[in-house]
Amino acid sequence: MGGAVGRAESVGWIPETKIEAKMVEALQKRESKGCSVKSFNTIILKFPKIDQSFRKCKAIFEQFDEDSNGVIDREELKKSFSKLEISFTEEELNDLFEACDINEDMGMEFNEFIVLLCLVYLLADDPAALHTKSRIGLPNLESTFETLVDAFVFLDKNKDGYVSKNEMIEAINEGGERSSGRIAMKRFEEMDWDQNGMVNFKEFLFAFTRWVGIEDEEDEEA
Ligand SMILES: [Ca+2]
Ligand SMILES: [Ca+2]
Ligand SMILES: [Ca+2]
Repeated sequence: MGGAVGRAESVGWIPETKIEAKMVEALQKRESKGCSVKSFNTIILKFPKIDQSFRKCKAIFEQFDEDSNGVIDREELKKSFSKLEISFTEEELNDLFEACDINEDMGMEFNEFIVLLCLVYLLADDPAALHTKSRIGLPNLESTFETLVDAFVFLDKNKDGYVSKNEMIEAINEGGERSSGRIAMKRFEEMDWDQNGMVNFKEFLFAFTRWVGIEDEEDEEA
């Protein structure tokens, strides 16, 4: 149930769901460590690399999709998580599933799956796992996920776990481009698909899957 009921007020943005609250908490924790991104352009320069690594995700997706029907259902996801030794509770898993199933067909399509994995990566950041090299058993992908988290941290200037229009404008201005205002608005609108004036990490990730072009076989009848 992803109704757009959050409200932007001086108090801050209020998470709409439990999973979103967890996301915000994990982001803020990550934000306290700083970020290595210096401009929005450096993020754009990474698009091809991100695209490549998303494409590698396809193999994982196919592995998870045991009956090869093109979507990962709850059971398939549950099984795969236990194989990867990702220890999420049943409730967390269900919440994640619902949060990422944006077309509400009870299955994870490829782009939804990428977003889901990245959220798992973010949420799996617990201190107990610090000594292990890999957080979710997918070391190749994790550096890409870290890049995405880092990009979001760069955009979220006031560190409240959301990106506002002004933050987007500020971030793009730092690159010192002439048309930066317009670009910022366009990027922002692409991200804020529920048009509530605020971009959460999940929306940001979905926008990314579109920007780097993983959906180009379907959708986009431009
Ligand atoms: Ca399936
Ligand atoms: Ca779906
Ligand atoms: Ca913010």
